[in-house]
Amino acid sequence: MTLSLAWIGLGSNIDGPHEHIERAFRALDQLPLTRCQQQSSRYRSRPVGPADQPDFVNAVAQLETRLSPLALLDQLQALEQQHGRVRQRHWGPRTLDLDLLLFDDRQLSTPRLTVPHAHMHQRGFVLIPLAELVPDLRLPNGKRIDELLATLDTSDLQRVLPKNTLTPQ
Ligand code: A4P
Ligand code: MG
Repeated sequence: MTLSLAWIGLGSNIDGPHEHIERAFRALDQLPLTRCQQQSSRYRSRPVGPADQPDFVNAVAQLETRLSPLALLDQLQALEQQHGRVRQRHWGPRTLDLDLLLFDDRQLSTPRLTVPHAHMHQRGFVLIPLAELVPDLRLPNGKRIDELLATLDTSDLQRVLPKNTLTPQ
């Protein structure tokens, strides 16, 4: 298996969101054949979708992995389950949401997995932390991340913890 870079969006808005996000970063670093290279800052954000739910804590992780995209999705979904994720309402509250945002510069469209993540282009709570990690990022469709961000209102985002770059093991 070749070595790939993958970016994961983390989100939580119930049952102690900060703790869920910190535990998730540690767990991502311990996935098989995978290392977490970079953690973004943590951001507080207003819910997109139903507004009658608590604010989210959001962040992005940069992973180096030898897993395939689908094997990585399996691992992310298993982690969500370990955090007691119950799927109820679409876009409703969740203890932990792990979205596979980007996998190298690949474009994938299968019943279980769409990469890049379908909504990431419109979401400040994804693009702002991602731009911290890769400021000159270009998405597989050719769009630059700063161009996408220029079209969005991100005034609801509040940075709550500093960026933390992990030292190599
Ligand atoms: N799936 C397909 N592609 C992917 C991918 N790239 N990454 C499939 C992860 N999963 C992917 O996801 C439903 C199915 O999507 C999975 O079975 C997987 O096979 P889900 O996590 O069960 O459902 P969901 O998260 O409720 O739906 P969805 O549409 O993925 O929601 P999002 O896009 O994750 O949005 N507001 C703020 N401020 N912050 C947030 O983090 N999150 C959401 C959820 C809404 N509003 C938010 C936030
Ligand atoms: Mg999701």
